[in-house]
Formats: sequence, C-alpha cells, structure tokens
Amino acid sequence: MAALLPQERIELHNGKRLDGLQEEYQGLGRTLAQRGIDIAAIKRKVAAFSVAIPSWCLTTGGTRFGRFPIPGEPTNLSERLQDCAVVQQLCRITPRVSTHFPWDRTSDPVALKEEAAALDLGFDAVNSNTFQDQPGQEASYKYGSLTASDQKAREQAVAHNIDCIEIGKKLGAEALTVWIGDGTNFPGQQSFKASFDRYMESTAQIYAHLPANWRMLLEHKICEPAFYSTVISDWGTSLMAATELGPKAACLVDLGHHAPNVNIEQIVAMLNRVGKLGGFHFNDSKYGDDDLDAGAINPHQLFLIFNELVESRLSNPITFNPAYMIDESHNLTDPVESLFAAAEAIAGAYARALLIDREALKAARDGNDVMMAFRALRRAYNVDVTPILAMARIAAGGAADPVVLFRELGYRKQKASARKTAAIEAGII
Ligand SMILES: [Mn+2]
Repeated sequence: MAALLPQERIELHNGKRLDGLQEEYQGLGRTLAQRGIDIAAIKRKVAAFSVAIPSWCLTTGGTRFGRFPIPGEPTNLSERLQDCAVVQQLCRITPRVSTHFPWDRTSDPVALKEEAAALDLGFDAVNSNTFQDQPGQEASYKYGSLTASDQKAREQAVAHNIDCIEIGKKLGAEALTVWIGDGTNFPGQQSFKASFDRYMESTAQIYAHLPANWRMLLEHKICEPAFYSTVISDWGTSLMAATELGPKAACLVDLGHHAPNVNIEQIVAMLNRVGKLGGFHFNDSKYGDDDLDAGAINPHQLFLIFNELVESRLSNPITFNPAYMIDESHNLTDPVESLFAAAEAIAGAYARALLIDREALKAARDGNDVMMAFRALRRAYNVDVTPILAMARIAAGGAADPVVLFRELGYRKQKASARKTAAIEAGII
C-alpha cells in the first residue's frame, strides 16, 4: 500500500494510548460477558463492516448562499482520492469511493482504477448527474431530465446514465445510483402520472444496460430543488419503480430525504421485507436535507436504524447486502475530520445494535412486555462502545484517535501550500 501518512507515526500515536485503551476494552469486555456477550465477536463484526465515501465529500460543501473553502482542500480527483486514502488509512472502515459523473470525469477510467488501487482504495456505486446542465450539452434539464416532457432531454439523460454504467464497469463498480432533481414548483406545472410514466420509460432503458451482477439504486427525495412536487418523492414511489423495473433495481434510503419526523427505521424494515433495500446514505438532519455529519444531531435515530439493519441481516443473511455510503456536506469543518467523526458514529451505532439481546427483545414483544422491549434497546444504546471501535481500528492498522493524529501530522497545512497553485488555477480560491 502506498501509505500517505507515515505508518510509524500511527504506531507511535497508538503506542501512547494502547495501555489505557486495553484497560477500558477489558473492563467493557467483563461487563458484556456478564450479559453473555463476547466482546471479541463484536469487535470482529465491527472490523468487517465498511461504508463508502463519496468523492464529492472531500471538498467543503456549501449552501446556495455561499461556500467557504479551506486552504489545502483537494482541487481535482487525484487529490480527492488522496484525502479518501487518508480517511481510510486512519479509520479503516472506508475502503471504497463512490464516484459522481461528470464531476469525476476521467478520460482513462482504467488508469483511475489503478491510481485508486495504489492508494488501497476501490470503487463503490457510480452516481449519475442530470440535475444540472453541463457546458456544451444539447438539451437543458431545467424542466426535468429522465422525466422531462422534452424527448431530447430524456434521451440525453438516459445516454448519460448508460455512460456512467460504462465508466463504472471499468472502475470495478457494481451499482448505479440514480437521483433526479425532477419535479415541479407550481401546481399544474406537470401531470404527476405522466411524469412518473416517463421516469419508468427512461429508467427501463437504463436498466436494460445493467451488467448481470449490477444493481440500480433509486434514491428518492421529498423536495429540493423542486419544492411543490418531486417525481420520486418517497419510498412508496421508489418501491413502485424498483418493483416495476425488476430484480436488479432497489431503493436507496438517504436519511435526510424524508418529511420531518418520518420513521426512517420503519422504512428500512419494510423495504427489507420485500428485498428492496438496496442502499443507505448516512448523514444527519434537523430540518430537511441538511447533510450534517452522521450521528451529530440524532445519534439515537442512527442506532434505531442500525437495529433494523442488523435485524434485516439476521432475517436475510445471504441476500441482505445494502450499499452503505456517507453522504454529507461539510460546510464548517475539515471534510477529512468530519468523515472520521461520521465513520465513528456509524460504526458505533452498528456496534451498539449488535449488543441488543434479541432473544430478550423477542420474548418481551411476544409477551407484550412493552417496558422490557424498550429496555432491551436502551440497554444496548447506553453502552459506550468507543474502546471496541478504537481497538478494531488499531488492529487494522488505523489510529486510536484519527482526528487528533490527523492534526498532529499537519496534513492539511502541508497540502495548503502544495495545492495552492492548483486551487488558484481552478478558481477555487
Ligand atoms: Mn444521498
């Protein structure tokens, strides 16, 4: 592996913390053993878990009011990959990158795959983009893409998605994620039914191009950029489309893409019931599609989602294999640090969900013992799993405390001078 950060510095960092951590880990191990839980088994499961990071998460995000770039942020795809590699090197659960086209356009996908492999990274789902116009494109997506009433716009959007599959094949990806911004801002602007019919017609053409081992993940979103209606607005519409398309199509749930207070963990359970939970995008929100760091606002919700994910896997151990990805916008923090925090929150929610006494939960449910059912969840949620996560990271070659080590190594400061020229050229600063 072409490690970007010196491994000996990671070992030095870990060495200073190992005694204390081991003590905490063993203490927790004794507590869990009293509950009949083998801490080593939990650590093994956490170590086997992974989540993809999208290439676009490595630069600072923004809002429609503005963006505040930080010195040293990546200015091109190679630099975004480098930062992904740093995230993976220190936290060890983000080995794959999800690309987005045309933002990650490359003339040589095979070379890109090799470049990533040299950084110990692979590729996850490819994402198409028909929610904004690209320079020189023939038809505009102003009034829609896959669902546009303009046939030229639809054909162009279909061709772009097929192009994404072709690039993805060369990258070693096995899924295409389709999210469209299509919808309306005015009552009467379009027919709900006709728009959905056109969506089905367009996506069927894309579906026909999927390789045998590929999946097509349909991402719904209640609103934004369209604010009166969105063509694929909720999981029901998404499920209707995925069912009609066929077995390779499944629904992708993004935590921020629902009406406020919607019970997202229940959606997970329902989609799993029909084998249509294809993927999950992790982030957090307070009001809408806020794209805040996973677990930052409502870690309990994240835990409840993982409770359903763990249960889904238990009910479908062979076929349950959703594509997990972090989908956040980092407006105030260093994206690398936020991704460390998100990875920790996600792995932590998973570890806690693994601690749930499922037999006790089932018995309480069967006997309508409401309080005991609730306590089975709460008991697991209350456990501080950080020693398990840290020990799993260290065992995999990562850092005990990725954020602290990342700062100590001065990575961003070094990049601030190295990447400055490129940033000026790209018009980023
Ligand atoms: Mn998403």
